[in-house]
Amino acid sequence: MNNRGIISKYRHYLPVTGKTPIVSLQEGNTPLIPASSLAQMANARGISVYLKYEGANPTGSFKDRGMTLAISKAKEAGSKAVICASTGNTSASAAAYAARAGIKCFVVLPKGAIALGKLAQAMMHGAKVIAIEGNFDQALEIVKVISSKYNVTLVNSINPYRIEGQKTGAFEIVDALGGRCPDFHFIPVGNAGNITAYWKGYKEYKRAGRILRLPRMMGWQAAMSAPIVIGKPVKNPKTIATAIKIGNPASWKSAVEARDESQGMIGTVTDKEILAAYRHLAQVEGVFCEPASAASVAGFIKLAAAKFFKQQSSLETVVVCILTGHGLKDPDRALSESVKFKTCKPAVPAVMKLMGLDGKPASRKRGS
Ligand code: AN7
Repeated sequence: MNNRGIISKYRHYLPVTGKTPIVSLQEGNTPLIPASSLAQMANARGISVYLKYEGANPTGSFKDRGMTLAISKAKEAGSKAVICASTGNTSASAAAYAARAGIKCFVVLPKGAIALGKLAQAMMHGAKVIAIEGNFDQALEIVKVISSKYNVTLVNSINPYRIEGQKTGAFEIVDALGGRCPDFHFIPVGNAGNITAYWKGYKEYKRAGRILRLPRMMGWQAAMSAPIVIGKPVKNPKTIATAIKIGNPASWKSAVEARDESQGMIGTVTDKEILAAYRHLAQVEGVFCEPASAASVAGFIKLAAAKFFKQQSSLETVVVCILTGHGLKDPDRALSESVKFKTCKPAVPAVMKLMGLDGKPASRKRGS
């Protein structure tokens, strides 16, 4: 078998033993897709841009990398129940892996702020879904208290196994590039676990001698949900990218470390910029991601427009943008951001009229 999941693939880098019962859906091994239209936008010689398409994971997001390890370790410890707060993807992933492990799953969600596909997943996998009349930050505080007092394992990214599992994304990128480290790593930032995990992964690969340098970490928050950028918690975060609608990230400190140690940056992109990147990826690159994922590419486009890459001196520049979740997660947004379909009678002329054809048939096929 080629893909037995990230634990089997990278077990020497992970805190597992022969006794750890591995709960896997064969996550990881996601595509690293070249995006020539983005490279063109950078207008700089020798630049290549790749999309790490984490939507291709079993539950449609990067969360599966962390969840396979978090649930395996919970099972190893004899846990009978797990709990998480979520903007959607964590709950979908926790619900799926908990179902597979035969462990109960509780998810606490901000009511009305979860994309439809994610909610459907959590419910279908049999999680106990509790919607609070509040936001993600409040949900996280609640599950922290409950998991500290009762026998239920927290599987948010404060759980160190989540970060350990997610760092394998960095390993895969380096492996797929044939041992080359990207120069720039673009990534959306919400609760800031993933930027923390990737930075840890790159550093561990460097320590192991797999790469000689490290990338610059380029994180992106939604403009009205950008606590790390403005330097203080946001009480009432707003953005259409519901996955990253977070005002007080759990991994704030380690995200800042990743930024500073790598000489990178964490910046903001507006909802308008996020949606433009979201449509561009779908309509020009053929890659369908959810809006929060497009924040990484929105950041890239913003810097490209500011001639940032032209100023880089190196002759060959490799950029990787992480697309954290699948486009099908948020069907409502996809429908509202695309051209409406038309309806007509079930007849050839009616359909042709809507196709914009004038009704004259093209020349007949020869020789038949
Ligand atoms: C698609 O599911 O926080 O900075 O509760 O679903 O590691 O939080 C999701 C986060 C980016 C941000 N892209 O990653 C949750 C949750 C997508 C996401 C992020 C999330 P972090």
